[in-house]
Amino acid sequence: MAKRALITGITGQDGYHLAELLNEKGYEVYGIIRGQENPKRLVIEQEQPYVKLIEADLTDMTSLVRAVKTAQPDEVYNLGAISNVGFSFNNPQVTADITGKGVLNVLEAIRITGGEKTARFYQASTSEMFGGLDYNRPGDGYDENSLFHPRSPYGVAKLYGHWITKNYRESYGMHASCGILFNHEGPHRGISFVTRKITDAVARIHLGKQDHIELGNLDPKRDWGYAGDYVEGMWRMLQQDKPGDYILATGETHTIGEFLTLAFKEIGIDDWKPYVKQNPLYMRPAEVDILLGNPAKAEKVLGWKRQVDFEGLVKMMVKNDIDIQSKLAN
Ligand code: NAP
Ligand code: F7E
Repeated sequence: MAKRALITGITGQDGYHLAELLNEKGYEVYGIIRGQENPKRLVIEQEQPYVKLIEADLTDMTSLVRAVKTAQPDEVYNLGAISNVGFSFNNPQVTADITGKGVLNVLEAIRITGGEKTARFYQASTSEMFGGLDYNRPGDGYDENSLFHPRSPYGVAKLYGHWITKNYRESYGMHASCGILFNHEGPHRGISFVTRKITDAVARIHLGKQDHIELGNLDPKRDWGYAGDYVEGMWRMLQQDKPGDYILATGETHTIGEFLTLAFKEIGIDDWKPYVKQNPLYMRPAEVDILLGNPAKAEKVLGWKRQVDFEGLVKMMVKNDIDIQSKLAN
């Protein structure tokens, strides 16, 4: 019989890639969609018709109980969240409710319906829990034992989600795992995140639709990988006999300036500086200056390794946005 998976955050970047992967592996895929007029419903119905959509919300326990009862999942992937760090500073309470307490709601919905011994659980933890400060930053990158010091309402909410997942593992014997994922991007990345914002603007500049891009702090460094690689790691975590926590990262870190250089190079521009303006609107009250992950445990235990490198990622994203913008009217 086909395995059944329930994904929260099906309309997000990772939800897209994970649904595709699980469908290829023969799973019956259920996805939670929120809101009464979610425009992404149509996109999923057209592009991923194999997904069975269930209307529910991470802040509504009754809807989650109904979702678990309907899907009767062997595996639950909790990807749903307010995931934009900048947005979380302006909306800290809804971030706590969805990104933090939403995790508890899903875990409880599984328990209430008797699924704690049958359903395996994945929590989307994040490198934002580390914070990138001098005192807790190992030279060879953060690993599963590094100290946490979140620097945003998002990071704090995710830390709650991380620990409540570990608590349910220890208290109720749940097969509950946390993937501590560093930044991962791709053509399905939301347009408000810096990589996609850049590749979208580069495509528009190339086609004469825009003449510059406004960004915030250009100094931070990130460990950027490809989302398609990372959902494979999530799945592998739930195939282990025992639950655990794993870092997924590339082991490389790059500045936003390096990303800009490669992206503009794709359209034949060597010096991006005349095309970039800084706007304080996009600065954050507290910044994570540098993130670098050490994926040694995932490579050894899960046999996971990223396939797409930094240059390949930037090329893929610029090409995708040029294709999209070329088909659109001005
Ligand atoms: P994303 O594109 O922002 O997707 C977030 C998803 O959460 C969307 O489907 C959104 O639905 C859903 N959602 C938001 N509020 C909800 C609610 N109240 N009830 C139900 N669903 C709700 O994020 P992503 O990049 O795919 O990331 C997936 C997960 O991994 C997130 O938890 C994120 O925090 C975490 N993570 C991401 C990265 C990364 O670099 N991408 C790294 C580490 C961890 P709508 O479409 O309706 O808004
Ligand atoms: O910012 C700087 C910004 O929003 C990256 C989420 O998926 O990864 C993501 O969080 C850096 C920051 O991603 C702009 O200040 C400059 O230093 O693309 P981002 P993020 O904050 O790293 C982690 C791992 C997650 O878990 C999150 O869910 O870029 N930056 N100028 C800008 N950032 C944005 N968004 N927009 C700008 O204009």
